[in-house]
Amino acid sequence: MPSFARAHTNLALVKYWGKEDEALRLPSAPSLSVTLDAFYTDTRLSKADTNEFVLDGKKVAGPEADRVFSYLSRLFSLFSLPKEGLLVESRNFVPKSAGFASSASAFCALAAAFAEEFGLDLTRKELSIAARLGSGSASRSVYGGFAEWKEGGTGESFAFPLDENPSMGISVLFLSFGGGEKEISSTEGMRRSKFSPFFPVWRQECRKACGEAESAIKAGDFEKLGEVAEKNACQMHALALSCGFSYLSGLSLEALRLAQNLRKGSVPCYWSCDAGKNAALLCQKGDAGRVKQAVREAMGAGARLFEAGPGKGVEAWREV
Ligand code: 2P0
Repeated sequence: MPSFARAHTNLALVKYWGKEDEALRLPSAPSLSVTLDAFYTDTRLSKADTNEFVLDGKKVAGPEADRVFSYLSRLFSLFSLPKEGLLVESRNFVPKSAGFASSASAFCALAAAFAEEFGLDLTRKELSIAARLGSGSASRSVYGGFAEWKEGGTGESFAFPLDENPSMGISVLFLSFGGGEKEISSTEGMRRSKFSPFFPVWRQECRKACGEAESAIKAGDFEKLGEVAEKNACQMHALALSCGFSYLSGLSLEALRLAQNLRKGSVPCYWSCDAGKNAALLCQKGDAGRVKQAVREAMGAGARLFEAGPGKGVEAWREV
């Protein structure tokens, strides 16, 4: 009987950037994210004679399919199950063509569908560990709202929920600037960043940022959370630059200035940016209209806008 799972993507407010162990995806520092309601992956998993991966209705072969099946093979070993052929049918409700990464939602949904299909009855902690092995950020998508993933020296590294139903009315506006694929993958960018003389400082700063973000979430202090997120994103990009590469474009930096100008005009708005040039602006729900208007005035057709709020944790079920 096929199994289904739906997992949402997340935006890191404190970024995962650096691994202690690549194969186990053990992070060098803690990270903290907000799960997003607007972007998700649906995955249907069923037993089959041969492995097949169908993404958005099209059969996929090559490195993308290889990554899926080597991950599934790892799950069979992890749970001491005999290997079987699997048909994986996924649909990404993530605007990938706009430059958004879907690995968090994709691997979280895959882990949850696998657990469902093989009746594993995992706790969310165990599911987070399994999802992490597919992609680090997937460990956080197990939970709704705010989640944290602590660094860990062992294979037991997992994320946990901080506030699954935030009362903080937060909006995340994504600005997509178009253009092609990034030249340096996250994996490669993380590898290079470990050679930065600032890497030890980055780890310390992430630990500090997670503590501050936890307190801000508890206190419902949006402005403090935004400050922590913007500073951490700037530090991640500074770390990359210190190694001679950057994901940022002029438009990414224009979005940073826009957030800072909005704050001067008393609209609390904060910038973030992942391993790509597209930017995210965080604001309170009631200010989203003003922020969108400011983006349109400053960037016109140069930026496509996507809006999200806090989303739910992963859900899985079996076809009856
Ligand atoms: C994050 N990123 O915390 C950070 C911020 C990008 C910038 O997680 O190698 O695809 O599969 O464990 O999860 C992107 O890296 O990395 C990422 P892998 P992943 O969201």
